[in-house]
Amino acid sequence: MKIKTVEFVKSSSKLEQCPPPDKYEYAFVGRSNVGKSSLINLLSGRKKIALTSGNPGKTKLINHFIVNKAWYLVDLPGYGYAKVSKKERVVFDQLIKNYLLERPNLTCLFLLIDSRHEPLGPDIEFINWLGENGVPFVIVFTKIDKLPKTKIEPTLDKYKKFLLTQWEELPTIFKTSSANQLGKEDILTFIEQTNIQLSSQ
Ligand SMILES: Nc1nc2c(ncn2[C@@H]2O[C@H](COP(=O)(O)OP(=O)(O)OP(=O)(O)O)[C@@H](O)[C@H]2O)c(=O)[nH]1
Ligand SMILES: [Mg+2]
Repeated sequence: MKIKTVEFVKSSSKLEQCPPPDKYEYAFVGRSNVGKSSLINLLSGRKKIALTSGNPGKTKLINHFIVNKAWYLVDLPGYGYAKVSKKERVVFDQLIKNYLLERPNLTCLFLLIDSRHEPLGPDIEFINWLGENGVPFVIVFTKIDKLPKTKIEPTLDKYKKFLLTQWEELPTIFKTSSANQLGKEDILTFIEQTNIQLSSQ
């Protein structure tokens, strides 16, 4: 898909503040620092449309971007970030979960996982929560450039095997590197095909 325009729409601290739910919407979620904002920049072809940082906890609100004046990309805060106060973490986690359960136009959620990590408690809990609540999602393994080439497939295979101990089927999986521009076309094609499929129904 060709990206002609990407515009920042607004930041919302509550579901009620989000733009009217009248367009297909793709949201990006995952632990703090996993690379959500960087991936949005990669897909947008704009280096700084979403703010990134080496320090976890950068994105604190629900950020809407509109692509080709037709559909939304949504950058969410990270979950499970240990360094904020417990109270603040609960507020973030509730903001994310409320958004995921109540946003009527959420078309697909991209759950980002750092490809270097073994299955981590917060990610697995989150995946299970998505399943229990029927939130449609795909998995994105990020920061692939940080793994030696020979380790990429064995590491991801191990993760998939683990998921299959809990689930009958694997979700759609993408591999990305915002540093090396990997995975951009695959994700944009997926979004384009999903939009076409839904609008022909
Ligand atoms: N090497 C490498 N670094 C990456 C990649 N993606 C993100 N980073 C780096 O990881 C750090 C965090 O990236 P962000 O995109 O801000 O992460 P985030 O998930 O939005 O983080 P929060 O908003 O804090 O939840 C930054 O220093 C990025 O430059 C990648 O694919 N490869
Ligand atoms: Mg961010």
